[in-house]
Amino acid sequence: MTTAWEEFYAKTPKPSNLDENEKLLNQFIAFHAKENKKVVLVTSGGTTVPLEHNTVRFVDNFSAGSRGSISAENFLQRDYAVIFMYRIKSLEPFSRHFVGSRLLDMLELTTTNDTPSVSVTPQYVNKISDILKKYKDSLNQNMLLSISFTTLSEYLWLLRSACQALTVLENRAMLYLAAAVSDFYIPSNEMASFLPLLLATHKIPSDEPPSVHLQLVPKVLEPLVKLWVPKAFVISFKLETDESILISKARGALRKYSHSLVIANMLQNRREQVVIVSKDNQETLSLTSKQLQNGEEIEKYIVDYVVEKHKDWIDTKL
Ligand code: 9Z3
Repeated sequence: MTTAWEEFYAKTPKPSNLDENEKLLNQFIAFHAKENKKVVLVTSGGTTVPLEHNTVRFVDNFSAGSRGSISAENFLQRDYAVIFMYRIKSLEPFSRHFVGSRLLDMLELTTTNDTPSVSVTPQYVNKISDILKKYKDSLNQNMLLSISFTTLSEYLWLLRSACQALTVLENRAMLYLAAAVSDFYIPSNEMASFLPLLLATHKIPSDEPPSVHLQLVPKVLEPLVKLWVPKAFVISFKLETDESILISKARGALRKYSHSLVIANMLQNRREQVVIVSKDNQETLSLTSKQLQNGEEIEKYIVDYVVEKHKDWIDTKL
């Protein structure tokens, strides 16, 4: 019998740039396998579910990409090579520091003998040079590979390819699945080319609102842990808005998929508190209001914690 996830991949066309991304993934991972480095796959941002093939309308999952992009910077700091798999236009490591800043206000233009030159406004030099150095170092040392997705199906195809590429690293691979992934989708063969066509084919009068039939997204964490990267250290995230069910949901996921950790967070206070749940423990990490005011980011503490757990876990496998 075929499983729901097998059916999903059988019925959903693969993205046109998947082969190209697989090549990048294999090259990056082969490079770090030779260097004996640890590699983390960080997923970040929300997936979209298109309502029609020639997409004008879609359903989106909320995520700014802060958790993923800040964590990616912290993993680099801890000497992990990072595959940053992110939703296009969500926050990215390093450039995130300038989102909301006016780029043109940070630059100065001077013209000498009709030759223009552009420089950084003095008040921004320290901030930009500091971040620019870290960014350039990570690229020059081949420590950061960024690959992007938009739709749920792009995400699921890319995730499977990334996992398959990571298997060579065995337990030196970590998965940090922070992306906000849709629970529902419309199968490709049920999507119309354009919604008005859907109305016509279903003989719905055009002044009536269309009803869209959504299906459950297969839970790929199951094959991911059991088949795709069985030796990797896998961390998933659980997002809730009701605190009373947060930990039981996280524990439920851990029981069901038997992976390493679940990081449970509430939408409302995700920037200041998370609970890291493992099979026989749970640890709350939180920032005080003073730390928040000082611009501290909880991801530093999350990454420090999971890096130590990954190290202990590798030691138990020796
Ligand atoms: C998270 O819970 C992330 O921490 C956030 C980060 C999406 C809240 P931001 O990008 O937010 O900093 O704005 N991600 C996982 C959410 C998710 O889709 N979990 C699913 C679930 O809870 C699948 S494991 O069932």
